[in-house]
Amino acid sequence: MPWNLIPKTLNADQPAPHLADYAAARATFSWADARAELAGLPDGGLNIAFEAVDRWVATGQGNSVALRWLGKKGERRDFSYAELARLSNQFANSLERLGIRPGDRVCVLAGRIPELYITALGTLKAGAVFCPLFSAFGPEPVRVRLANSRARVLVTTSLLYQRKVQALRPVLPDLASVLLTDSDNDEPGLHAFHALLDAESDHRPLPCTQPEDWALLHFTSGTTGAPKGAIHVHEAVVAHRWTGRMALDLRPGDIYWCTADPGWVTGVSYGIIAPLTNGATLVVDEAEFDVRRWYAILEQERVNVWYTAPTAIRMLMKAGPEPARGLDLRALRFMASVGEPLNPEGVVWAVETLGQPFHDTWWQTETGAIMIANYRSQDIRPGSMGRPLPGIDAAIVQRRPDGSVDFPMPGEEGELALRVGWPSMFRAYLDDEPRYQQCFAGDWYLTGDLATCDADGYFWFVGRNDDVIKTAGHLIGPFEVENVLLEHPAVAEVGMIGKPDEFAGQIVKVFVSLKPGYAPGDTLRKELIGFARTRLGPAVAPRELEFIDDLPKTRSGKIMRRLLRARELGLPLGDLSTLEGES
Ligand code: 6R9
Repeated sequence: MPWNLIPKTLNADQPAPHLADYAAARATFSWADARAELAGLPDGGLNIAFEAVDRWVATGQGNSVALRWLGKKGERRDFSYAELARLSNQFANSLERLGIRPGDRVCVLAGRIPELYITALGTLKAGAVFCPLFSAFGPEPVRVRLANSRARVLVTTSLLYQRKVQALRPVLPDLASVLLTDSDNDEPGLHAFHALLDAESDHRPLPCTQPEDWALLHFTSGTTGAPKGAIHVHEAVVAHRWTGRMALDLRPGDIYWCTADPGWVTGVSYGIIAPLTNGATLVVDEAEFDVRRWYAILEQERVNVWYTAPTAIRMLMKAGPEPARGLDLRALRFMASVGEPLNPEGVVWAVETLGQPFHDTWWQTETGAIMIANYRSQDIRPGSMGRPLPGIDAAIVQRRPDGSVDFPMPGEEGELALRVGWPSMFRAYLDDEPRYQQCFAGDWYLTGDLATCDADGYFWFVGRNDDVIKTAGHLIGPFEVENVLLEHPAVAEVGMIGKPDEFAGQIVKVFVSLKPGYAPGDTLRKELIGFARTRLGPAVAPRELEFIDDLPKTRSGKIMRRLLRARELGLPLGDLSTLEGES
């Protein structure tokens, strides 16, 4: 099969794609029209959770399945839209009883359990801000995010509480209430989630949020400083729903599976909001990746639309064709991928093994929703992220020293930029307006990704223009990792890089120089990796650690991770005289 083009696979027995004619859709689209398709609230109000669940109850579809939960131990539980509406009402009422006011932050630290989804929806109904924390984070990333969000409420499990939060309570004065999903005991500051909800009415007046009220807080990493808290508002739901329709081809009644964890943006925008606002049934698998389990879910649940990530695709490829043999995937209409570059091999492999290609999509925490995609109605250029959605203007730009931007010739590399004005654009970095402003040049939001655009308008990912890395689809910043290692008495300096990895895309690798009196060796290496793992958690901690006498630095003392990367890859180190002069 030629790798330069994968023809679209449209079966006659499947419904026609929502986005049939790309050029026409771009020409006629307006965000106002997309907005008009939502139910909305009196007096111009808008609420993500109302659009996700209550509107379906109001139009008589309350009995259809909103959430199908598959537990680790083989449990299976369906929640109808009406049930989710009632449970999220009870949660919102509980928040009010706990004194939570609109704008207060409610965090969740949990695996993919039903309570997480109830928390997300109930928080939004109460007008509070939902902030998910990845359950595989260690105590340090949890502390930083709870502290910086000034969370008032945390929903978690007893085990995660004991391991990661309990000891932090004295340094988290804002955290008034912790709700445990699996406990019956109430003590000051610690509540039993279910008992609390059971004591509340499952009715509520309509939410009173306005479109620009804060709704979601997602922490994301940059090269320097603490993680940035990207704020999204209720208006974002316009983009969640629209992109779910156009890029993922979602429709009411679909069985839809998004494999992303809600600890990250994909697991919220497309693991909760997009499917529910499109009236689909959301499949949630509590278990971790497992080849046979995943194929069984696709087949047995008769998944129609599947949204996953390149790391998982590479793991499926590694398992070979045998586990996929004989699978009945006739229900599967559309497969898409996000989060890391999707290798052309993965697209071709999927056609050969699963009978249809993966469609790459590109977006970020800051964009809130898919911006660039390969569409069901279009042939695929494997390796390309696709073309901008109707309503999205993307361009390749080069920053000028004065802060403005240039538009290079077609095909030339530059930074991927998006014209401001789409509904799910982040509205702030929490408490960091200067950093927010740095992301913009005039009308353009600068993404920090390097890319090219070909003559037909397809975008091709090149890399990032900072030192943040993606490992198994998770965005990791060097600051958090290096900072923790610097707390160890033996460590003088640390530099983190992403080391290419066949499956995870990249793994976290650190270079460490030691303080006088410490000698490199295997025991110390293991100790340092263990030290980092205990504090950061397995998802963030370095997998490899190399001792080095001196870390390359600029004259102003900044560690040059670029040189560490070049050294790791055996690449030429470039013109050191200019690099040394960087500040
Ligand atoms: C949704 C999400 C964003 C960064 C982004 C880019 C990388 C995302 C990609 C991709 C190549 C794709 N990225 N999609 N790289 N091809 N299709 O992943 O958000 O965690 O904020 O990460 O991920 O570097 O800037 P987030």
